[in-house]
Amino acid sequence: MGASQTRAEHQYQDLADKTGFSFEQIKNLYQRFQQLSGNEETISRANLDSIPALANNPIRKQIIGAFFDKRNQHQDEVGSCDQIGFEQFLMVMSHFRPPNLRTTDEEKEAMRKEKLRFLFNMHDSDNDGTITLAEYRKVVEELMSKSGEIGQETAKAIADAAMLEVASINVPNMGPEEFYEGITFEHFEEILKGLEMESRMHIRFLDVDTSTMRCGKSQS
Ligand SMILES: [Ca+2]
Repeated sequence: MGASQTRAEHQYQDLADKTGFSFEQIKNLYQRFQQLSGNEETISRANLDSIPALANNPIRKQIIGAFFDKRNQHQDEVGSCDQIGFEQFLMVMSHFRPPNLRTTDEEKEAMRKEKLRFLFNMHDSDNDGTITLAEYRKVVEELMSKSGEIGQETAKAIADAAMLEVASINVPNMGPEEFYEGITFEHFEEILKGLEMESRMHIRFLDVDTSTMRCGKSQS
């Protein structure tokens, strides 16, 4: 046991420091990682694509993309990768970490901001710091594509109307000749100010038992 157990503990401590997960949570997520990867070192898009719970999610593509988006892996890098290892997987998953009883208000605020940034990145596909109408349309189109009879034109109209509303809220005195360049992160925060993130962003889609995540107890 001795040496190898200590090494594993060091690794866990390092991951716990980086992600805020408890050892128990890391252990659970490692089991899930192994399951998803088929006991390989890394996970590919195809691995995530086969998750049944994600099959009918209208923004499946965006969710999967987010896992391979380097912006979500806290590495100060941009672009996407083809495969992610366990540490990267944990980094992405840490965006869904629920607060516990010891979480301070300040930490909760920081967690909320990270979640918002995660959602923002999901829309801002070219990472220029602005969600343009074209980027927003793409997401709405995909959302709508699941409900058959709503065509592309309708999706466009919905996106345009929503964007116009956002523009009028954020730039109230915009003249008709002015062009709204898109939603910045600050606008995005403002728009979602009243939204309770905990109930909206959870990890059910990965089949991870959130009650286990919350209290950090194993089921055995
Ligand atoms: Ca953009």
